Amino acid sequence: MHHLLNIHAPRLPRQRGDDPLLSIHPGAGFVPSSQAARPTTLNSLITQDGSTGYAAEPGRYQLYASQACPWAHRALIARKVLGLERVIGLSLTDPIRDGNGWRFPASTGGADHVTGARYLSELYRATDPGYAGQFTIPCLWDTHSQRIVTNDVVQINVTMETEFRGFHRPGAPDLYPEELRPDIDAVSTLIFHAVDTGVYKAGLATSQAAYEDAFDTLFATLAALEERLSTRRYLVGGQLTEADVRLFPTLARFDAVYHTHFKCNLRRLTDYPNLWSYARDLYQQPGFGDTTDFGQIKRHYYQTQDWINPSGIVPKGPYVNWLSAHDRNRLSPPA
Ligand SMILES: N[C@@H](CCC(=O)N[C@@H](CS)C(=O)NCC(=O)O)C(=O)O
Repeated sequence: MHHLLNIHAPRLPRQRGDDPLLSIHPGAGFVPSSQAARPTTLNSLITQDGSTGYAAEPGRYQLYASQACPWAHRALIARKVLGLERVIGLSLTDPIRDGNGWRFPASTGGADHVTGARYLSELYRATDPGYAGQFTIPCLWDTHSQRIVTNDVVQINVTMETEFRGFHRPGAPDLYPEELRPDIDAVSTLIFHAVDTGVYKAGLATSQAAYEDAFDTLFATLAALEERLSTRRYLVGGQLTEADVRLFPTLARFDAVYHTHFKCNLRRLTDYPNLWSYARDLYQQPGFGDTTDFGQIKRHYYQTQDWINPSGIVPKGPYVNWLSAHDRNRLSPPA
């Protein structure tokens, strides 16, 4: 079976050996809420051999993303780390989403330069006039058939990492190496449920119990990650992988948004020595810091989610020096 088919629906990780991180189980009360479930509805596959009708080829696909959205941020990181900027085009939406959903920014005349669309929803309707799902980013648009191929966040990254391998820049890291896939999938799935959607489950909770459940699981998982990163530079193996790409966008938003706006305030990222130096290590590598725009991130959350922040005021802080030195090189395995 094609490996992409196996990763479509993230399941809670199975226990893997005696890995303490994976002994955390989100628990029975930790069923993803409707806000946190993955609203994926389009999931055709782009393949290297073109057997699905969507061949991986340069210049054919356009990535639709926003620098504000953590799911889209993961796709932006992978595209850049792998050097696919000239292979897969990019259209960025405005960080502010209005009642009609994601729109293209005034700086580009309010229209997407590839399709002429003013709203992302137009691309979904062009794909399927009866489309009844959410108009989410990121998604990959096929300029040949004029359709969205996939809006599945996991699949988008794995597709870039595997099916587009022939177009990676020379020396690009293998973010999804065959032998590490079971560990990457297990760690990423835990991070998905407890951290990446955990902050949303806490922040968008409408009951005290749901908030506290998500909060407790989130901080138990961050504590385990802190421990794990005391002896390892990266989450899985001795190298940068997709698991790191999955965690980084949540860490980047943590102190600026989730700590305050989503009430995830047991600790700040900067209170965890290892997680904080790990996050800076990634930020200072190509593909991470250069796809992180704190201004857009803050405007998106504080000005779009008006039921949480009715005044729409965007906080000025915190002041956090992402460029300060880190000592993570000491954990790299010798070459
Ligand atoms: N389709 C994605 C979900 C990505 C997602 O939730 N994106 C958010 C932005 S951060 C979005 O576009 N939401 C639009 C909406 O809910 O209308 C998946 O496979 O999990």
